[in-house]
Amino acid sequence: MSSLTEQKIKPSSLKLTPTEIIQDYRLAFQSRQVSLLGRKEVMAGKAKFGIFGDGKEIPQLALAKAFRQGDFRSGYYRDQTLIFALGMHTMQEYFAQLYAHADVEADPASAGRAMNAHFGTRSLNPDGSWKNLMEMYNCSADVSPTGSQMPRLVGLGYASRLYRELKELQHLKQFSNNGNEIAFGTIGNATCAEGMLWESINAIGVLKAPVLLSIWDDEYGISVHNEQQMTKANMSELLKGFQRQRGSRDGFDLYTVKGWDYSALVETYLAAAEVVRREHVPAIVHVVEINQPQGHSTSGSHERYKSKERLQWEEDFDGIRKMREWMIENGITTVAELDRFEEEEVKLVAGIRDQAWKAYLAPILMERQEVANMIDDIAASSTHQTELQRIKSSLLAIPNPLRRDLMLAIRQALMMAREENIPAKQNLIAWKQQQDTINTDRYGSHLYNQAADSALQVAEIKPIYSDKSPTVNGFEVLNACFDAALGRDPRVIAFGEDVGKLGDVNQGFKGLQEKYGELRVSDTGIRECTIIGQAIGTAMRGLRPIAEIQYLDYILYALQILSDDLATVQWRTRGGQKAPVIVRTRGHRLEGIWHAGSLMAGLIHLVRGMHLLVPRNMTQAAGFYNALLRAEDPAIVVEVLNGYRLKERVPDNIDEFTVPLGVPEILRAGKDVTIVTYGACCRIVMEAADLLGKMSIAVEVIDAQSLLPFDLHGVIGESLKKTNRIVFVDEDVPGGATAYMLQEVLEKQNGYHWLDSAPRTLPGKAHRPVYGSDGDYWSKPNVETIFETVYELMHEAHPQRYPLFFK
Ligand SMILES: Cc1ncc(C[n+]2csc(CCOP(=O)(O)OP(=O)(O)O)c2C)c(N)n1
Repeated sequence: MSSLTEQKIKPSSLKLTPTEIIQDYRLAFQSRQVSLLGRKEVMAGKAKFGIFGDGKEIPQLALAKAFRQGDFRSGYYRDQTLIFALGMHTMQEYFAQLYAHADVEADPASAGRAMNAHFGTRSLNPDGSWKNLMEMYNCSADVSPTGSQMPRLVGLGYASRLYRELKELQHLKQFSNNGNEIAFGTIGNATCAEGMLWESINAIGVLKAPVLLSIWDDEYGISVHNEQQMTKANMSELLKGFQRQRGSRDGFDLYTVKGWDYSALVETYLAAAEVVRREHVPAIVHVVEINQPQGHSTSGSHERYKSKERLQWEEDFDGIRKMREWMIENGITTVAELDRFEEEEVKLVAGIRDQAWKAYLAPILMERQEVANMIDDIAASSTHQTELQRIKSSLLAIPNPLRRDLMLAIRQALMMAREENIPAKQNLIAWKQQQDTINTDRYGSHLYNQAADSALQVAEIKPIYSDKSPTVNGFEVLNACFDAALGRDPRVIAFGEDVGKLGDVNQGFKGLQEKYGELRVSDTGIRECTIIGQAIGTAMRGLRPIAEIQYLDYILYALQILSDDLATVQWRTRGGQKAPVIVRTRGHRLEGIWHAGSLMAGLIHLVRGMHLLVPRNMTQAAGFYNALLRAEDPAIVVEVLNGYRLKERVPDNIDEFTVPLGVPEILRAGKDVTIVTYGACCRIVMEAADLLGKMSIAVEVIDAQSLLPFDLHGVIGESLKKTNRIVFVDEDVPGGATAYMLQEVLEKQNGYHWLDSAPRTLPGKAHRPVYGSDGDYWSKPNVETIFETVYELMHEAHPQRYPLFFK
């Protein structure tokens, strides 16, 4: 082991008994068998795709020795040996996921939803409440995009700092013991070329988050060598600037160690973790000289891109082979004993594989038999007996049937007997419908929080106003709301660019850092992606982050993590994990390409699994924040950028009133046309409605205010029944969020029944919003264009009554 750090590791701190070492070896060997057999399962057509942890066994055994209960992992698909060593998943569960066994008992990580080697422990009880995370080895749920485990790692580590340094969190014993928990990250060498890695490392260093990151360096990223991945082809070299100086707490401890050197690995991990845990100084262990014996995945073979010499080296320096040699050389065991163990392990893993396969297939075989019997029943009374028997036989002949094969046979049978009046058909139809319901839940449940603490269960508490309710600037309403939230719940933390000292660029948090301290209300670097990661990780450890993205336009930097990670946490774990993050941002109605954008449709479609709220003023925003803070769901709240200095009254119950999600508000009643809008557009639509009123056109203005969920009780459909005409207005591009709202109302609420005129959308232009007031005028809907659109609609219906005067 060579350490790049000032930190010295005692040379022979390895105090393991021969029995422990042999146990480690046996586990490594078993894990290798899992990889070998797993690959064969894919080649035999029993699984779709496989990616395995062969070659990474030895360093992971060492890492496991440093992992304690309460610690967290945020890693990637190569980590099976670590997972087995800690008992996070069994080998049977690993195979179950390989087969896509869609049962949470069989595959607790993803219930058959994720591809293989996507690990995740269950932080939640079946009712959605937190387990005691201090009694578990914790693994945040993996995602496939390489590097996306990194932003979350920032927050998982940072939470320990908060738990150690904030006295008001000391009572939360199920999440922390004085912040002594480490967040262990793992990443492949090639993924170190991703920007997220660097942003995350920097953030971890700045935050002094107790993170221990391992880089598994097998020199390749699929076929591409380190030479093409990174400058100097060497991560240890690149990381030197992050290394801390002797006596300083700034920076990382860095270690480089060979992936086949068991004793050096164990020493390194134990020593490194000790410092991280005690001092909250992060560390990076760069594990070099590791191999990838079966190549990248089942999708290809590495012989195509690795040289003969490299392949030979991979054989000679295989970690398991080297450990075996080392054990024999050091008299820890004998060749004969190892041979015997290996023979046992081969049998053991094959048995586990068989068990997993049987458990996966058994219910499907039972269902197949049920279907076959029902087809038999129909055939008995059908004139198409032969054809029906053939459908049944084909179904029974499939060696490893899927549920979709059953559905196909049912459809074929029903089609064959479609003209016959056979009572037995009803059984098959009922069975099919029942299975469709089961499978919709099997694959689709938990997109949103299904527990009692869902935001949709929060009761509405109306704002109360009295003579004493002060009229203030909009930002002061938010300020009062956040003050109450921070005072009420010590788990609430807020951070983002300029959120700390300044209290955010629009002063929503003004004075709150002084009041609650630098850890409760804090500044971050300009790093949108890891601001969200910081929030995900802290939320996964029981805290309630309000993470600020300074402007809506810049949420694009964080969108991938919002979409791939945060929005899918509940769904991809089938309710096993949650991250109740509130993302606060502001936008619309400033001017200029990157300050007035409206990415609403992009967001709506990419963050399904989160709530997306677009309050028209700061009081509505405060009501949403209050509702969200009483629930455990992730959400984005887009505040109106030019509303902070508009006057609003502070409700007397600012600390507790709530605005319910998914409930539009009728801002103005009318009988002629319904206009649906949200956010900043509400004000201009109301102005246009005033103008239209002067022309005797009574507009009903509806503020949708919640895009996800959207109008849960059909308020807009009811309005349409009355007006029979509808216009959707917003600042997004044509076909954007207006088209989404149109589909919700016309298709889902059957609004088309009530239309007397063609429905209209009035969005912004396809191009980006232009800077300057004139440019803005021709970029976005305004009072005049709204007026003309509605007037034209009325003109089409009643040309005499509403003659055109502007065209
Ligand atoms: C964002 C993203 N880009 C590309 C891929 C496809 N992909 C999967 S693994 C991989 C190589 C990763 O190499 P490395 O980080 O060295 O890890 P290894 O698989 O070698 O352990 C690639 C390109 C992906 N999953 N995600």
